[in-house]
Amino acid sequence: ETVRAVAAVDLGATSGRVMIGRVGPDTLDLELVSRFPNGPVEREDGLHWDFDALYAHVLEGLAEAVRREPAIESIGIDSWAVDYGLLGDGELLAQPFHYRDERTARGVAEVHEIAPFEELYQRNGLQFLPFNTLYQYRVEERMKDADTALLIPDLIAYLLTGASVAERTNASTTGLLSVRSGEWDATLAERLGIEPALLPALVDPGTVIGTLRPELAERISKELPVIAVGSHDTASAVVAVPLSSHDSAYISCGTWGLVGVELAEPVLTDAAREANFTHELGVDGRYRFLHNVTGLWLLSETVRAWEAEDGATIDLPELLDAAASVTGEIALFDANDSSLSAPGDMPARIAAVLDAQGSSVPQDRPAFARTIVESIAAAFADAVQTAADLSGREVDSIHLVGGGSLNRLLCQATADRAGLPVLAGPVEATALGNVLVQGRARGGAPATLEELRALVARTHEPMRFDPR
Ligand code: LFR
Repeated sequence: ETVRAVAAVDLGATSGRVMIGRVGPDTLDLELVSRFPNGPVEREDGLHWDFDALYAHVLEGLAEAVRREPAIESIGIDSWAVDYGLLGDGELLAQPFHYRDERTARGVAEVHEIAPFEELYQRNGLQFLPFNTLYQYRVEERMKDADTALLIPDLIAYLLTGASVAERTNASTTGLLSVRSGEWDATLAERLGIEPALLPALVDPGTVIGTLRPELAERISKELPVIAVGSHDTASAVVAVPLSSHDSAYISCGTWGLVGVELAEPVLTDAAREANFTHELGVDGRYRFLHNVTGLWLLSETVRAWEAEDGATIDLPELLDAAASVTGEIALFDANDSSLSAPGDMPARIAAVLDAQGSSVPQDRPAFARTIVESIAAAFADAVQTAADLSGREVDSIHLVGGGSLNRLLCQATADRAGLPVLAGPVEATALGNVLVQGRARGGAPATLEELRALVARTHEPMRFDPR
């Protein structure tokens, strides 16, 4: 058996990691090389990412990966979607904004004035999320100084290789890609005052973007190609969902819970628009027909606030165990309430939502955590049902992948509320999808998505939660 080794860079909104992936006809595994924190940084002009720090961690991780596994053949990068960096004469003009920054509200109003949401939906197929890149570009003051706009994984690929491209799955989250053709919608960009020349050439997952710049090849001790993967983390995660049947739904659960089904054709109906279901492009031309549910963000922000209050860290598994033993009635709130999307003071804001609807606020932490987890599960079950209704699929099971698959309380609650079995794992679906697409490009993994998923199923058996 020929096993190939690749490096996967996977950046999430709360942490990033560099991994070594090994893939062969009967092999698929990951070795964690480094993990580093990520999160919003408050600056005078709003919420940003500390991109310089992230990039430094990426370089260190890659160097360490090659030290541990000299056979590494390529690098693939994925991250959260929608955010970008601007280049002027090859230099990054500023630290990228964080999508949770509130400046986007003005962008939404201005864009919808020019192109109403109903029209946008027909053009780009995206659910309304106030931070979709087109709204951000509309209010980006540095746009006039820029010659190139790159989404985060493309920006890292540029810094590594010198080549600027737009990987298609992530480009589909900008709102500037035509949902039907998968090409830039230059007409829309121009109407919104966005110079189409800023948008780089599109490439599909599997394309070689470029080779490490000489000084980096020296630092990393190997001249490696950077290969485009499904650079939107959710696109990579969906590649590695071990879909057991055509009628399975998936939930990719980390900071967000992305809930939906994979389709071959878009469903651009009024009902889909009203339910706020998106058509993000997947690997191999599939559509990720899904809805964003605010996921573990609610729990991680709550825990962060409690930790600040205590001046001590909280043991999450212990908290969840205690939450699982809470009895009696459990108050639910709308996980997607817009007041819960900014960072900070989450327990108070959830309490305000419960209060406003006349529900009593759980008094101790386990009960509070239980309310959060059950509310997320209720939103998941609801979105699965909507995905089924809108797509006409008889959904018979739910694959839950990502960090949330380790949360047994959440998996069981989702199964109970949906009345469907939940198949949990793999926890590192995103990195696995990244590795699989690189492995395939190098000739070391099977050709079709179905075969890639069968390999995931053989090597990472999911854990089953039956509805009670
Ligand atoms: C998940 C994700 C979602 C996207 C959100 C913001 O990490 O990429 O798919 O809607 O983050 O980019």
